[in-house]
Amino acid sequence: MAGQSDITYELDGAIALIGLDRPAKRNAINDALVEALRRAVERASGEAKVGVIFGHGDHFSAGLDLAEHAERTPIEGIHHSRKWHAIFDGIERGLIPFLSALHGAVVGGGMELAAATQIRVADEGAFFALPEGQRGIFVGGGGSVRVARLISAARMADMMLTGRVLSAAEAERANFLQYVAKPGAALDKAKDLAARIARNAPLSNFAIANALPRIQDLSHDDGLFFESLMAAMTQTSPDAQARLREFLDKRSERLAVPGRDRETR
Ligand code: 1HE
Repeated sequence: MAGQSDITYELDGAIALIGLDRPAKRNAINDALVEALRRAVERASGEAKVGVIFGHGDHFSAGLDLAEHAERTPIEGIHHSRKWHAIFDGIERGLIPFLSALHGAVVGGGMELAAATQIRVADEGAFFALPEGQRGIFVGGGGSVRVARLISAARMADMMLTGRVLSAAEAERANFLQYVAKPGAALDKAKDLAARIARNAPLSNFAIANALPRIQDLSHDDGLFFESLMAAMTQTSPDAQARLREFLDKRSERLAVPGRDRETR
């Protein structure tokens, strides 16, 4: 385990495990942590096929470090927010896909960080909140774009205005989570999913992570055009040719049919 300040980093085969490691402060995200996260994401993108972001201790993250934030001038606040945007964009639209394994508090900037990952898996007991209204601030880590798209602007406004806290079951129904795991099982579930993702063609993983969010920003016509380019590019790669041949020769792994094969959740 090669530790960096406030972040742990471990390469487990093709999977980079990135742990938020400020448990005494509930993994509140200060400048040092976000900078260490940037380095970890960059390293993972160079040597892993997929990354999993999780929190050490009892919580994923209590969000922005409020002690540090209290000291910022307006222009420093803009630079701070733009730095988070750049790092979280590197997670959402980087070279490899990322998952987040969530437990305990997933609050404010912690929820924004999770929203930047492609797949969110949470323990049953995890809880989700955006107490920005109560704190007199606004989201600054991309939440008004990413979280609002996932759960809708109406739900996000409710959480920010009233301080409503969602359970994992509610967050799954609200479209924030793709998976809810038994207590303590989210990280293992995320690693299991990551291992499957690592077996995909890297170019497909890249296309899925990068093209999908961008296509959501395009018009219908431009989206379809972009899709055709991605489809042609991936399908003509040597990796795709080999995998399609494997399927036709009945040498590839079959899809798990619900009710007949292994559990899909
Ligand atoms: C912190 C932070 C923090 C804890 N910044 N220090 N985020 C929030 O508004 C969430 C604030 N935190 C909480 O509501 C609670 O800490 C938790 C529900 C997450 C956890 O409760 P608990 O009882 O386990 O811990 P605690 O006793 O409240 O906190 C333990 C220590 O962590 C304590 O420090 P200590 O030195 O007194 O031991 C807390 O001060 C510290 N701590 N959370 C700084 N957030 C890019 S914009 C994003 C905008 C936002 O993220 S707004 C949401 C901010």
